[in-house]
Amino acid sequence: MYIHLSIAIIIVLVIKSSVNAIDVCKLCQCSDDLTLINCDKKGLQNLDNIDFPSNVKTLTLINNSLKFDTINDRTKIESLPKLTNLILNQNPLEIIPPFNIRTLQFLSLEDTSLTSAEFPISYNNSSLQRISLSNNKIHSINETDFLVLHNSQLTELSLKNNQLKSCEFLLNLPRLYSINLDKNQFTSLPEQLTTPGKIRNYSFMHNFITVIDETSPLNIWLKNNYTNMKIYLTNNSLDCCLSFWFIRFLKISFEIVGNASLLTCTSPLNFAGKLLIDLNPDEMNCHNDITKKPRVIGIISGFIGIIIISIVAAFIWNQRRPLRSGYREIDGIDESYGGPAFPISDEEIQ
Ligand SMILES: *[C@@H]1O[C@H](CO)[C@@H](O)[C@H](O)[C@H]1NC(C)=O
Ligand SMILES: *[C@@H]1O[C@H](CO)[C@@H](O)[C@H](O)[C@H]1NC(C)=O
Ligand SMILES: *[C@@H]1O[C@H](CO)[C@@H](O)[C@H](O)[C@H]1NC(C)=O
Ligand SMILES: *[C@@H]1O[C@H](CO)[C@@H](O)[C@H](O)[C@H]1NC(C)=O
Ligand SMILES: *[C@@H]1O[C@H](CO)[C@@H](O)[C@H](O)[C@H]1NC(C)=O
Ligand SMILES: *[C@@H]1O[C@H](CO)[C@@H](O)[C@H](O)[C@H]1NC(C)=O
Ligand SMILES: *[C@@H]1O[C@H](CO)[C@@H](O)[C@H](O)[C@H]1NC(C)=O
Ligand SMILES: CC(=O)N[C@H]1CO[C@H](CO)[C@@H](O)[C@@H]1O
Repeated sequence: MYIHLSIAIIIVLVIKSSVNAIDVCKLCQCSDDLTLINCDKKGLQNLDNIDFPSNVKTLTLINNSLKFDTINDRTKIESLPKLTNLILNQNPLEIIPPFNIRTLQFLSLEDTSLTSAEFPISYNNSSLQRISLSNNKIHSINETDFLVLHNSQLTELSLKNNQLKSCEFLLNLPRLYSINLDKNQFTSLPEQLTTPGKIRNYSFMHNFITVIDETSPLNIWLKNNYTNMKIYLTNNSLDCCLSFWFIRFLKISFEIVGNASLLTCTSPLNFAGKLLIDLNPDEMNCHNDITKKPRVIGIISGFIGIIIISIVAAFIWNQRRPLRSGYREIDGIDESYGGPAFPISDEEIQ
């Protein structure tokens, strides 16, 4: 009786596990040699009922509900001896899962609700070469967050579309070749660019960089003849009157700036939308530069306006008759409006 029951249980277990092994490629898409498996959009909340074939080199589990907060789920991944590329985009991870996968070269954690880029100690001996943490909510990165990858072969890192304002961590990634910081919140080129290590490719598109002048790291590149660098800067908010130096730099170091011919000014108003390469700093009229002291000018003209209005109002009140000349004076204030505005066109900026 007991023997029959245990035999039955064993048979059930054997069938169940073999059914599972077959199931993966019924549920997911597998390449013929089982090196590539796509289990995207399967509504997976855990990997309890899934066993991946040990051949798999590239595993994608995009757009599921996986968190990898259990040892069981992590073990399913860590026990794959050939796993090289792991793509977990669009899962609610919230933190970088503490995987220990020696063979892994590419890890993609895009759109996984990360607020931190802290790599757990389990990555100490990793072989990671490329990491993408794009489309997350990372506000800041502690210098030590990537320290565990110091000895890795990491050459390419993307932090596109986060909320970063600084990048001290770059100094802890001595083999990095390419860093993507597009769509973050940089307001100037960070000083870490002056000691570039092995980095040759910087991307700072779609940030809020306003001024690039002789204090910028690009001047150090120029002085040290770093000609094999590339930096992408399109779609920032450049003030061309405060960036004379950069406009001159472009003329002598055009090839260093990626898509340099697409760079446009955002301010001041009379240069908005103009291409930097079309400007000649010696001929630019920046005297009426309303961006230099906008607050002071605003406050002063506000003051003058209030005084004039008060005088006019008092005058009208006293005279008890409308005075058209009073209104003309108010019109006069409008002359601070800075000439024809060039509308910023999205296509041009692209
Ligand atoms: C996952 O896919 C569904 C459609 O199947 C989509 O509506 C949803 O936005 C996707 N999730 C993420 C995080 O992109
Ligand atoms: C990394 O490797 C060293 C020696 O090779 C070992 O002592 C250490 O435990 C490993 N660390 C991890 C997190 O696997
Ligand atoms: C990390 O790995 C190095 C060797 O690669 C080893 O010397 C060190 O002890 C490891 N640290 C930890 C905390 O595992
Ligand atoms: C960075 O991390 C270290 C060690 O965990 C901590 O002492 C330091 O205060 C952190 N720095 C910032 C700016 O959060
Ligand atoms: C350098 O960065 C640009 C912009 O992000 C990217 O298109 C290009 O592929 C990168 N090149 C290398 C060699 O990584
Ligand atoms: C940079 O190159 C110029 C001319 O090619 C040379 O005169 C100058 O000494 C170089 N500077 C450095 C720091 O190598
Ligand atoms: C450079 O401009 C071309 C179009 O002119 C565009 O296809 C490409 O994506 C741009 N590259 C970067 C890195 O902005
Ligand atoms: C500052 C700036 O030029 N921003 C533009 C960047 O590009 C997007 C479209 O891709 C525009 O919407 C922004 O206005």
